[in-house]
Amino acid sequence: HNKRLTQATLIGLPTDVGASRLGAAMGPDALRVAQLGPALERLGVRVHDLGNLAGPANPRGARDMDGLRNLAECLRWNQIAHDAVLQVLEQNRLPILLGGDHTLATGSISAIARHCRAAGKQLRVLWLDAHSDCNTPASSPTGNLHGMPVSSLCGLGPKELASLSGSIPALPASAFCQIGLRSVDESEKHMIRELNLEVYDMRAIDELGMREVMRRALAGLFGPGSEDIHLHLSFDVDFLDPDIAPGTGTPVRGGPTYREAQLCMEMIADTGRLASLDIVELNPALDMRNQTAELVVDLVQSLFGQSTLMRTP
Ligand code: B3U
Ligand code: MN
Ligand code: MN
Repeated sequence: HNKRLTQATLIGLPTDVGASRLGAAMGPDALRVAQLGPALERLGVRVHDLGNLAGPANPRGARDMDGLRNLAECLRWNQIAHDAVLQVLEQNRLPILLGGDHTLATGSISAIARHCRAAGKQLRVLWLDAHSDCNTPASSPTGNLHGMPVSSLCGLGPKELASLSGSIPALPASAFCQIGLRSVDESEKHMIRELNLEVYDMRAIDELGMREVMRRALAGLFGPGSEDIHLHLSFDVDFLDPDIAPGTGTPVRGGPTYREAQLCMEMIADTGRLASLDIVELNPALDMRNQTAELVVDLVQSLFGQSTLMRTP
């Protein structure tokens, strides 16, 4: 196990320009109200909070000529995300991006891909989400850019977003593993096939169980040779079942239970390889008494090694 003291930096990115519903911009503060920082400190993580970074307001624009909503503002926010995450990685600290909507993962994962390229590290991205987020400007039914980060990172999104890492694609599609999907557009089903994305949808979780899904998702992250793998978790709060996590803009019923989500986080922690994290799509305006934020903090504690008993690796 990794005994090195973890130093984490919280990066608040309060925006909802990639979504059609307002409110995700309040996500960072809801996570602070739910005591994310102190919860991590109790686990021995040294936490520094950069606060909320400033960026353009949400123009609540109509769709542009290409059918996209707020592309210029999305691009700006993603440059801000990219620059902040890269700087934290260069300080040898673990960036925790507090979103904000899921477009921000384009910026954060672009920075991580750039960092891994320079450091000769292999990148693995776990994408926990009810959605596949692999629409393109041509295929998107909504024009919302939070439905396009995966295709952007794979080189198929809007060019300005696809090129943030300094290379197109930012990373190979095979680096991704998506878990928890249950709302996928027809166009995205084709894209999943075309990119050959590794996907465990809710049916896979039902049939195999979360334990086997995670065993497969994390294969290769244990033992010799795995030291050079950078594990990134992009955690869309709508991954969770809306009965336990109502505070999100595009809830889809039939998601993982509390216990399944806990096991998922614990098994990621067991790898000791987690090196960066996005927490996105938390919408406090739709939450009840901050319960979703508190649940997320609870799960993040498991992700950083909280467990009921002492465990031998
Ligand atoms: N696939 C739809 C819906 C969606 C994707 N991500 C979220 N919603 N949060 C779209 O807009 O691309
Ligand atoms: Mn998402
Ligand atoms: Mn989602």
